[in-house]
Amino acid sequence: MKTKTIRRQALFALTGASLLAASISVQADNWRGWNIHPDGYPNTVALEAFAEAVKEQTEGRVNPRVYNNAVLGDQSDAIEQTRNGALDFANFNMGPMGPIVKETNVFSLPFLFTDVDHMHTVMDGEIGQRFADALEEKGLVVLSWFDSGARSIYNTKHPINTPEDVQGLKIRVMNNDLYVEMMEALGGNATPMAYGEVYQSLTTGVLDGAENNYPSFESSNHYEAAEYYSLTEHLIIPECLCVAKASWEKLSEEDQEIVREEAMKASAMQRELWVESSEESRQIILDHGVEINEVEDKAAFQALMEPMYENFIANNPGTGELIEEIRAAQ
Ligand code: BDP
Repeated sequence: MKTKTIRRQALFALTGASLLAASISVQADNWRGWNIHPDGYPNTVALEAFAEAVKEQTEGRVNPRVYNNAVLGDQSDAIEQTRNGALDFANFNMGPMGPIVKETNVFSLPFLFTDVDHMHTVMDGEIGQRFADALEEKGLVVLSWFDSGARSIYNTKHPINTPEDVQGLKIRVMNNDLYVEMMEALGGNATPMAYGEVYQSLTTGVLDGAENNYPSFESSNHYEAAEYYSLTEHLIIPECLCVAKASWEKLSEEDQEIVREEAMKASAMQRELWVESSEESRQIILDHGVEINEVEDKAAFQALMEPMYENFIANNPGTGELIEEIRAAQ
């Protein structure tokens, strides 16, 4: 008899505890975060640290979880899903953002920034804020800006030293028409394709090459298929850590402040890790036998981009001044 009562009390206590847990989890914002990169990639490490810190600092009111390797969809889909609040936060590249937030297309103009430091100066200042405002109008609240180095062309055929070497190569580009224009200006055949499909296309010869920074060339294993990496450094594209506007507006001011602060810390961490990771990836690629070459005459590549700039400025009023402002912000 006695045992039974104790058991019943225990059962009651358990039910009470799980009811309490259920009501807490109803109140908590369980945030789903999209990430294209694998475990250990600088962006992944920074996003995971962000998620952890936000949960801790908000005492569980916001509970973010990062889903790696684009398991929640490819980047263009994920941008839409975050805009409409189906996903809560993400790290996006401004390349595939262009077709959705037109203002960000300017970052897909080759050789816009002279180097990564120039990109950071622009993004961390007043000009960067203007882009954050444009993204917010489309449903994405930018919390901080990440690094993504400089993108260079790699391929399975031969080193690229001059634009003539690009002639006829089938090169994968990210989903944005500007990259098709860019590749065609160089004489290559551009193939827009989701990131996750590139590895197989390289190994089966559907593609001759693609273009990316050191950490992505390495972590995607593309270097196993493409043995020539030529440092064209034609694109330096900022990335954001952003939150769905719908998720953001549900937060109290206090929690917004916490989330923003943690995102700034994540950005500092990502940028630091980026430098180390680029060097590590370079070493892995070299050890594997990939031939890396500097491109001496980048001016030859740049000259071929002039019509692209002219078209862009003609089709997007006001961007001529913006480009000048960006170039002057050194
Ligand atoms: C990586 C970017 C990622 C892009 C990917 C790509 O970080 O956002 O989706 O390149 O080439 O460097 O698709």
